[in-house]
Amino acid sequence: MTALALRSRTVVVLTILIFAVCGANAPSEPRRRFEYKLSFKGPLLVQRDGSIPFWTHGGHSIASDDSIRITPSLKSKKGYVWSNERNTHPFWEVDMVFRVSGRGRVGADGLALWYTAQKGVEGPVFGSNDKWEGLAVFFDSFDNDNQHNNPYVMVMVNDGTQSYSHETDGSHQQLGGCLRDFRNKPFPVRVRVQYYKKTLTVWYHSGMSDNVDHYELCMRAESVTLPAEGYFGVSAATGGLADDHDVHSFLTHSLREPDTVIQGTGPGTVLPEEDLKKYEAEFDEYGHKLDKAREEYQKEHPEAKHHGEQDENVYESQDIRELNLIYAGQNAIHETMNELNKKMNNLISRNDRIVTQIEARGVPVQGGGGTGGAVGIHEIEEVLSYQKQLTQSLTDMRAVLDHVSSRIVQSGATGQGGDNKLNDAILGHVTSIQNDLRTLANKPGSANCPQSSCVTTFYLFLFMSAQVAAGVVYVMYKNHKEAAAKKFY
Ligand SMILES: [Ca+2]
Ligand SMILES: [Ca+2]
Repeated sequence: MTALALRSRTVVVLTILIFAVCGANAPSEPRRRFEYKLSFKGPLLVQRDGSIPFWTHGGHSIASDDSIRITPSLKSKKGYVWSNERNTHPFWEVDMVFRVSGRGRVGADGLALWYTAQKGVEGPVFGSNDKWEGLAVFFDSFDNDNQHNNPYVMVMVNDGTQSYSHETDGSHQQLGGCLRDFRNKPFPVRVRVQYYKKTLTVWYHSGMSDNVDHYELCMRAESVTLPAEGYFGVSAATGGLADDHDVHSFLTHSLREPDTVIQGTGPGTVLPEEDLKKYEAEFDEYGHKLDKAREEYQKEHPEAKHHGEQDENVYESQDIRELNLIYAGQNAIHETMNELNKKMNNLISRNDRIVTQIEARGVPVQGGGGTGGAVGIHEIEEVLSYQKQLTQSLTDMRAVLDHVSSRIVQSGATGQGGDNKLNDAILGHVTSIQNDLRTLANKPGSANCPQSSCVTTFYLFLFMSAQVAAGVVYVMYKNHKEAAAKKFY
C-alpha cells in the first residue's frame, strides 16, 4: 500500500473517531456504528491510481478528490459506484450528500441510490440494471409521463421480478416518495435512508442551507423486507438532456437496538464486546499508521497540497458552481447585514431617547438655574443603564462586523477602493451628532450642575466617543462591502 493510498483513507479514520465521539444516543434511539468499508467521503477520496478505497466505480463516472461525478453533463452517459463489501448488518442508515446540476431548465435522467442483494451492472434504470432485488431511491429529474411531477424522489422495492416503468416514472410501482426539486441548489442536497426493524424511512435535505440539521421527512413505510445482506451503490444516467450527477459523500452506519448484545455469527447478530474492543484496537492501529504515512508523504511531497488546490480550482471553475458559490456568499452577507441593520436601528432609537431625556432636563435649568436642573439618582442610574446597553450593542455590532470582514476577506476582497463620497457622508453625520451632543452638554444648566449631574456629562462624552467608534467601524464595513460588491459583479 502506497503512502498516498493510506493518506486517502485518513479522512475515513478521522470520521470514525468523530462519529465515535458524537455517536452517543438517547436510550430509545438505536445505537449507531460507522461502517467505514461501506462509506466514502472527500477530501482525498481517491487514491493515486484513481480507485476509491472499498468501492468500485465504472461507466462514465469520474472520481476526484472531493466527490464522484457519476455522470458528466453530456448526452447518453451512465455511471455507477458500488461497495466492494457486502453489508451484513440487519439495520442500517445511509447519509448521502450529492448535487445534480445542469444548465438546462430541465435535466435528465437522474440518480439512484441502491441497496441490493447483488451488485448492480450497467443498465437501463438510471444507469443500473433492471429487475434488481432490493431497494432503490430514485432522484428522477425528467418527467417522462408528462404529469408535471418531476423532479421527484421515488422509493421502490423490487423482488427481482419487476421491470421499472420509465414511461410512467414508476408512479404505480413506488413504495413512497416526495416531490422535491433537487437540481441546482446553492448547497449540496442530502438524503438519509434508514432501515430499522422493517421500517424504511427517507429524510430529505433541500440544499437551500448548509445547516446539516434541516432534514424533513420524505416517506416512511413499515413492514418492508429488504435483503438481509447486500451491496450499497449509486448510479446515474443522462439522456438527450444531461446533468452533472455528483456524490460528495456516502456514509453508512449500522444500527442496533440499545443495550442488546446477541451472541452468534450469522446475519443479524451483533458483535460481542470482546470483538468490538479488538475491532476498535484495530481501527486505532490503522489510524496511527495512516497518520504516520501521511506525515511521511507530506515530507516527501511538499508540493502535494498545492497540486490538490489546483485540482479544486479546476473543479470549481464551472459557471454553475461559481454562481452557486456567489449565491451562497451573498446570502450570508445579506443575513449579516440584516442583523447589523437591526442593531443600528436599536442603537439609534436609544440615542434618541437619551437626547430627549437630556433636553427635557436642560430647559428648566436654562430658565432660572434653580432646582429644576437637578437630576435624581434614579435618573442617573437610568442613563447609566442605557450606557451599558449601548456599550453592549456596540460590542455585539463589532462582533458582527468582524464576522462580515472575515467573510469578505475569505472571498478574496481586497478592501481597496471604497466609496469616498459615502464615507464623507457618514463621517459628516457622525460629526453632526457629536456637535449636537456637545451643544447639549455645554448648556448653562450643565455648567452649573450639582455634583451628581456632572456624572451624566462624563457619560455623555463617553457616549460621544462610542458614536465616533461606531461611525469608524461602519465606514470600514462599508469599504469592505463596496469592494466585495465590485468583486462579485
Ligand atoms: Ca423519469
Ligand atoms: Ca412524472
